[in-house]
Amino acid sequence: MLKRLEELRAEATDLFGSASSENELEELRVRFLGRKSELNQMSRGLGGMDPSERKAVGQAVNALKKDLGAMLAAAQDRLAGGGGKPGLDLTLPGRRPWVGRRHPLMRTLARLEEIFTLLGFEVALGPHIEDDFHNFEALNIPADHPARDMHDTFYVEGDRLLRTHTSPVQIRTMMSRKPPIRIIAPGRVYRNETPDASHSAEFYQLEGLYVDRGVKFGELKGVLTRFLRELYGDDVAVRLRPGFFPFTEPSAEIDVECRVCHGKGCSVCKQTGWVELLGAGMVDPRVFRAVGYDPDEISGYAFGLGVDRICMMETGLDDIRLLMENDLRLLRQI
Ligand code: FA5
Repeated sequence: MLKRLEELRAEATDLFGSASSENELEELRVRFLGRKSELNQMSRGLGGMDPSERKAVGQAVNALKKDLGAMLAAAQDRLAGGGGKPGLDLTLPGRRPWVGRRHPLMRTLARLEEIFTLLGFEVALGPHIEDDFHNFEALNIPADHPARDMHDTFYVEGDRLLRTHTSPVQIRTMMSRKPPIRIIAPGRVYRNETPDASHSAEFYQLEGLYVDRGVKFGELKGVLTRFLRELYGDDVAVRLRPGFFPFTEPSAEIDVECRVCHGKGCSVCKQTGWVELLGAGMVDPRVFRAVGYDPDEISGYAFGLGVDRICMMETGLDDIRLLMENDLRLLRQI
């Protein structure tokens, strides 16, 4: 029997070594390793064998089964053209692992924080669920102001609402600290508005507040111009337009030349060549009174900028909604 096993081994080595198709291999597998194969029958016959022979034959049968398995695998591998495992094609280009990184909005926020920190501002944070007092009342936004309307604000319950801007952080900071205060407050804000290419119902703002004795409008202009030059370079075109905010007087809107179309007009700048980035102004005396400061002694400036719009111009995206959709195919290209 041992002799027959050696014959089978020699035969199989030859045939597996020269097999030239998958079909041929399958036939060899059935013939040498299948249920009705000679080897399997020998294996089943072991029980009726003389115990003195059984051990040696059993070991030889098992060793041949193992070797036939290896011959089959090697032949499959050879036919697949690979070097290691069956079906492995070493000529295919490698797959690059994806490395995680910050969301573009978070990268923009970090850059803005970096610039303002260098300009002497510290970071302050506030809650996303605010109350009427901090979001509106203390900021001199009267009860009949349209911003308070359900059409513009998401109310949670009672006078609780999702903050519509980062300005309530001004109030919280002034009520808990004494001047001088020089803070920025970055964070997400929410407005009940119909989204379009440059308006989102959920976006990021960065608030700034500087309060001390004798602060002047020229300082506001100076710090924001410095900031925009740090961000876009010394040749950036900036314009200040008169504006209105209930919590600042005088107020200004600050625009920069659109970085996507360089002033030619596109969907980001609504064909005007300019993008409104900031609202700003001198803190209104009524706001100082609401937080317990004396407006005859203290003055200050505040500003609020739209982070998403800055991010859009940096990335060249022409629709603000893409920033919140988190489509990985797009984010990987930025
Ligand atoms: C405000 O929210 C004021 N709180 C800003 C401010 C702070 C003024 C301190 C004065 C002093 P406004 O609604 O204009 O202002 O928004 C400020 C900026 O947020 C805008 O210039 C714009 O860049 C961005 N922004 C406003 N609405 C949206 C929106 N729906 N989607 C994306 N960005 C927006």
